Amino acid sequence: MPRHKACCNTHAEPPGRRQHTAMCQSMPRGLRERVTMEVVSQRPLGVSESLYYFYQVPLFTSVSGEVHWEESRVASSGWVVLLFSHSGVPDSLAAQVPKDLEIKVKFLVTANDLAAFLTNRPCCLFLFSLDLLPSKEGEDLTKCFLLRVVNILLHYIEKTFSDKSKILDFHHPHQLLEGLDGFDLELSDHPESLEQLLVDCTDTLKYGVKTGHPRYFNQLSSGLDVIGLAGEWLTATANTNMFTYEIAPVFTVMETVLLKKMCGIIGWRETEADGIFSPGGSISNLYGILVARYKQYPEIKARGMAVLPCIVLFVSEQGHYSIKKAAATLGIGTDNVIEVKCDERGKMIPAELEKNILQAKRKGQTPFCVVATAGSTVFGAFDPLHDIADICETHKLWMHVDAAWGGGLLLSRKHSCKLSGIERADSVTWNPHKLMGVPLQCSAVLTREKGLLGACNQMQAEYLFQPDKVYNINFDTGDKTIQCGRHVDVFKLWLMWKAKGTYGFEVQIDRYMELAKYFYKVLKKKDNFKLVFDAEPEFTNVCFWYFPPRLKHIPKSFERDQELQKIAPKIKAQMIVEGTAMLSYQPCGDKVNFFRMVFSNPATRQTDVDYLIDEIQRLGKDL
Ligand code: ABU
Repeated sequence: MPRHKACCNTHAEPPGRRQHTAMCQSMPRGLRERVTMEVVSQRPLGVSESLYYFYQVPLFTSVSGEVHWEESRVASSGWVVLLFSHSGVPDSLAAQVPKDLEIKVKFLVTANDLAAFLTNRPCCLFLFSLDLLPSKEGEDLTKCFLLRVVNILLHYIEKTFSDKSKILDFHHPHQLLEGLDGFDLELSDHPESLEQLLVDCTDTLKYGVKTGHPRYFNQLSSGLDVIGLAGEWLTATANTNMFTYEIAPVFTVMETVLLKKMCGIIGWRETEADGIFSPGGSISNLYGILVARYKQYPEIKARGMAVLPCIVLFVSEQGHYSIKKAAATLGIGTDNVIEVKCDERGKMIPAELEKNILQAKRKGQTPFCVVATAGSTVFGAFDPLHDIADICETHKLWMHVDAAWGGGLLLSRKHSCKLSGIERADSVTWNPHKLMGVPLQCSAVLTREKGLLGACNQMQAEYLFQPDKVYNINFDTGDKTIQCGRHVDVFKLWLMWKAKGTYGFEVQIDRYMELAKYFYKVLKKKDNFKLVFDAEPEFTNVCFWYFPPRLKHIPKSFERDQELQKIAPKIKAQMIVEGTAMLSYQPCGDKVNFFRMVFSNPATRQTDVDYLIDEIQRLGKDL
């Protein structure tokens, strides 16, 4: 604990009712009503100066878990300090305060005395955000506060990586809304103390989900990369906006470096290609469709959909639902998204695509775009990109590849062939926050033709994008987007790339592929598990059913499936309640609820995979 130097507010005033109220409000809930605060002062004091400190006697030495409440005297000054609280342990501790104990705080210090008192002691600060920088002399307190925040985060990070920790401490939404153990989500008119904010930070993490836990398999984005995390912290500290070079000189140039790198990996001529980082794969897909339409119909920008024929686009039935969202958002309409049939592995059937295009034309519709999927959400399927590119060329259609999930596989020399043909796409969505493990969020849309994004979206707002700036305004990339303000998503990716090198990503991704193969092989040998596709996984998705003993020998029928449908949700519900693991499930077409295992978490080991299988059996055997 650094030596704390209390700061004086310029708006000093004698401690009075308002101050007293604020102090009480800053106390752990549940104690407020029982505390009498006596303010002793010979002179007017500022909020920061008249600090009430609650210093905890060795709470954790209490073997029984009881807290020993006592009074203590700060020898040098003779002040009486009542020792009764501990940062981060609010109402639960309050409940342990003996009922008959009269709680009196009679403690007032000046800045110097306080600093002496606090030296080398952990303390609970009854201070407020106004006491932090930019408050005058707020440096030390700011440092102290942020260090404590970092400590909270470090504690959480350590727990995240431990397979002894629970993944989550599940509560229902109404419980969170009602408030838990002093964790109150309601917002008040009065400021809360820094101490309370620290408790709130702890509780926010406590009731959240540890997505970096080795047994968290729930989403395509999982894991917690420490370098990426550092990148995110730095980004938040810089707190700037990506629209102009002027205010984000390093980040805008970094973005061009990354986009060039990614375009090069796709196989495009780096100098020609273009792109932008966007808020997630759905928006990147929307960009793909937006530029596809603009390329074909530039008049859309000024004149709108009224001047266009009935345009239609194609995506596989396993494609992401964001394509329909984009069609709805862009005024194309979800009815004009034609779903193309897939084979049993979930890959688009090229002959079906061709058939659908011809059918649409016969009906008087105007095809303009095909969205291929490289790594479908549920099955991890890769559409045959060369075949689709051939069809797009024949019919002069824009080819967008949704590689939000599968894009990372391009970094694996062993597995990148699964995306062969992506280089023929006109635009690509690629989310580094999925397979590459970059902290959320980090998604790019890339276009083979330079300048299209700008032409399609720019509005040349004069207050931002002045043409007569001192630097090369090509780096004012913000006008390429449909947004104005844009979060800096590039730094954490850039920093991770620096830390790992391209080969580091490759090793990580290849390991996920090995884990998927291992998982598949283990499941294949177990007679109470059944794979949705009985073939080696093409990606890290492995889809399967668990059959409890009572259903194991019943032949497939409507009634059996009705029962099987309930198994995965029940197992998952129990997993969540116990906090032991998390993975997702879904029905798909005629397939009733099945689990989707997916590997994208660097913390996961083979032992975690074995654990998951045992856990599913433990929770499911009596269902
Ligand atoms: N397509 C968004 C991610 C879905 C998933 O994590 O399962």
